[in-house]
Amino acid sequence: MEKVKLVVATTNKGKLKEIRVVLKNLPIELLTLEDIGFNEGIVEDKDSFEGNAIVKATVVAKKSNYFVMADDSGLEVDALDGAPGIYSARYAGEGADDKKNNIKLLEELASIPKEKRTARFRCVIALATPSEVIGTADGVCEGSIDFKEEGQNGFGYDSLFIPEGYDQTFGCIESEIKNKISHRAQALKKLAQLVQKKISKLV
Ligand code: ITT
Repeated sequence: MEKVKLVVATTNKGKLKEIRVVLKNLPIELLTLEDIGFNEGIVEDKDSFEGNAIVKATVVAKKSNYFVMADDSGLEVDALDGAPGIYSARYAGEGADDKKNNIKLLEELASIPKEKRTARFRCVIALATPSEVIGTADGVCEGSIDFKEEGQNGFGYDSLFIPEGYDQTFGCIESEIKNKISHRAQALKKLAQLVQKKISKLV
């Protein structure tokens, strides 16, 4: 029997890699935006991770007629009142890359001592069809911000983020561990249940 196809609506290669690994045992075929020829920009104008995840999944589902999932995620730093939050991808300005965002974060936290550098990653994943939002799944990963970039693994703020219970950044920790404890891993675990339920109704 042909597998159900599910589009991962992200332009972020780091996210895509993690999503593929964590969902590898689901009986579905993951497609990328490239696979379906979708290359339009999507305006993320909502004020929450959930709102923006729903916008991304819905826009792609309506335009492509596929079953679609979209991840909206970011880093909340307590000493910065939750910034960069939903603006994490463009913290150092529109079109900024990971390097520039990390430099800006280190600059903003320059005078903040270790015990006040607490932070968390959040992730919300929305699942949509062209006609409805099936649901959302969320995950949180608590930790703190290091004083300098360490390690090459992962993407985004990983070289600065030390997850709770570890003494190294996600940049140094093996991806197998990140894919068990991260905000995205937790959200994907819940999402897998939503997908399974939906698929059992389709077949
Ligand atoms: P898409 O919207 O196309 O999925 P994006 O990178 O713009 O790609 P977001 O708007 O959700 O995605 O922004 C997420 C940003 O939060 C991302 O660019 C990183 O800077 C940061 N981020 C999220 N999850 C992360 C993780 O697991 N490790 C490091 N940084 C992460």
